[in-house]
Amino acid sequence: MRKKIVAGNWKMNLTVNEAESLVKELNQKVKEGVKADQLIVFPSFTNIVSVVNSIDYSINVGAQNCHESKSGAYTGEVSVDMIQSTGATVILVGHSERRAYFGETNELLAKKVDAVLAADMQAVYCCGETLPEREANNHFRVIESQISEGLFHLDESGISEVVIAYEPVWAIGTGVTASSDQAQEVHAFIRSLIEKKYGNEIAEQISILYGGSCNPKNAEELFRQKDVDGGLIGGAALKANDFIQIANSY
Ligand code: 3PY
Repeated sequence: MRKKIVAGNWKMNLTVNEAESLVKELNQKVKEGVKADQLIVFPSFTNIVSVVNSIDYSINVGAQNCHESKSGAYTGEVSVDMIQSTGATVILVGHSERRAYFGETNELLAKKVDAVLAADMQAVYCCGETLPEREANNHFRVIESQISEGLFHLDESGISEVVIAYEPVWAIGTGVTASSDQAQEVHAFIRSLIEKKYGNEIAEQISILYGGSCNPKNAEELFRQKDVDGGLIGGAALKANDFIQIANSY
């Protein structure tokens, strides 16, 4: 059985106090139990330590990004070892906002994935096409490059530690969600790429999350799809009620 995972990407939101308030609410709500097998939150770097120290032990904490090098003269950057030393266990790699605004390429992201896995941390690797790419019917080709160039240098044990998030860029922060059929079609395609490269057993084990305006209203329909194993949640992850409702949408 694949892990059902719901992860909240808090993006560049919340001061230390605001993050602590959200954590208090999340802690209250998870006590009642959730249907997802794994919950993850991705606070900004400045909030990771306080979130790790105050959040319910059943929720994993991750970073939204990392640098690919172990240490060095990279002003303003944060290494995997630094992140791990906070108690965080997961790192998000290649969110479309990192690709679009910070020029992150598949080649760079492959190095980041390596750095995360070398520290025995979990990597959540994002992929997804822009609107012009979908309109030009190029989305499968784009996703294939993102997956093969970012991940297919890994061996079988490496790929098994990766969670994939499909986030169509046209659905991120726009309120537009991919239909459940569109999501299923791409998730099945991603799984077929993994199957071709690593075989059926590994392909069936890898969780593929949907991201892009996923909310309590559409989560159930999305999660019902055969190849959709959960969600990477943006705006709705900033509201404890909504986030937990999504985590119970199985
Ligand atoms: C969104 O749903 O807006 C996201 O970008 C989640 O990462």
